[in-house]
Amino acid sequence: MNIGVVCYPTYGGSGVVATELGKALAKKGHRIHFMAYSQPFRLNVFSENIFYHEVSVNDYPLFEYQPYESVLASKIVDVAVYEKLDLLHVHYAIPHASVAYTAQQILKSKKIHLPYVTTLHGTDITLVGRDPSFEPVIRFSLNCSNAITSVSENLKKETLSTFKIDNKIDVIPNFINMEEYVRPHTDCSRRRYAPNGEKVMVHVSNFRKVKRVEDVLYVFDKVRKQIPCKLILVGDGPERPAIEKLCRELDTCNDIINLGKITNPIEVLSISDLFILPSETESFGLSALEAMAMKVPVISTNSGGLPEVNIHGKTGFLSNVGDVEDMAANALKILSDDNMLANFREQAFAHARLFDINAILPQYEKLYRRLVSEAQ
Ligand code: GMT
Repeated sequence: MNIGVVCYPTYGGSGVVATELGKALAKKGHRIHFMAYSQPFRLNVFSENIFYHEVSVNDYPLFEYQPYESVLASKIVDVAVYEKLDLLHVHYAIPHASVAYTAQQILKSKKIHLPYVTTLHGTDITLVGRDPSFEPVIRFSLNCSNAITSVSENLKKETLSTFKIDNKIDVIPNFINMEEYVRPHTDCSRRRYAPNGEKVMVHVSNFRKVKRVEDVLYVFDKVRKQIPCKLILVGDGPERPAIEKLCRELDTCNDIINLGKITNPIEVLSISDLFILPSETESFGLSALEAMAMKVPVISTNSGGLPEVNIHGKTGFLSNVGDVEDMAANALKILSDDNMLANFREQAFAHARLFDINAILPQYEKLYRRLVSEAQ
């Protein structure tokens, strides 16, 4: 199949899912046409069956806001016509679902039918999508999507309760390619960060408010008062300055390593003992799944779709949002008992295998085949 993919290229789960799905489909012989305003950060365009079409919006003094949607719709039309797309898959509803609808209508006037799949990722529904100013457009373009998928059962429930959706929503969970999650671990890189045999906690996110990174610091502060421990922070975003200030106030800076943005967290996870994700809400928590695939158990909140990924008492522990006491107690339970840590590591790994790409990819392919055959 010739498949168009629209996604955000920036650091974030929806871009990762779009890219990894496209890469896996390309390996199976589908021709994948990515469209984004810059190259998705995990995409290698020098690969068979992968094509990248940049959506570049020219500036003009009249525009206070650049017309990204119009340029993207034109790009989709162009790629659909000249690359003969069979279908379009847009990741993140805002504004991609309505842009897909616009492109579909333009193509219809050229007697071309281009079905589109909208994948909901989370904040497009739970945060941004809740803004009433988006409501009519989101509802309309979701109802017009030829298929909607959601990355967790919880997000499907949230979508149905937030918008009046008559369309069916298929849950296709996020995934990872387990083959890539091999431990490149050498004691030397672990020693660099934890020279005296300290335990290593890790947090990976885009440092937005919803991630509650300050709770990571509060939990870490409690843990390191009981056992020798280091914290590695991966990522960057709007909360970073506040986090740096808090780390100074708590006097924890010497035990915290801020790595900033990295393309792939596998190496860091390979030297970590415990992953912490205290988010206000999380439709799925792909970063937690990536940790589990590297045998790193997870301390997280029980919010959104996290309980579908992190199984309480098995792959890690769940706590209420903001309950840093409970999160610290759970972290200490795992980190101070090597047998328990070893068991949780294996259980996390076993659970992550359920989300291997080989189990999930056929679900997308089945959906695509249905849409393409309906279009004929
Ligand atoms: O977490 C973010 O802010 C990024 C966001 C995105 O769209 O890139 O992540 C969302 O999509 C991921 C992939 O489906 C999910 O794993 C995340 O849980 C979800 N984030 C939230 O719901 C906050």
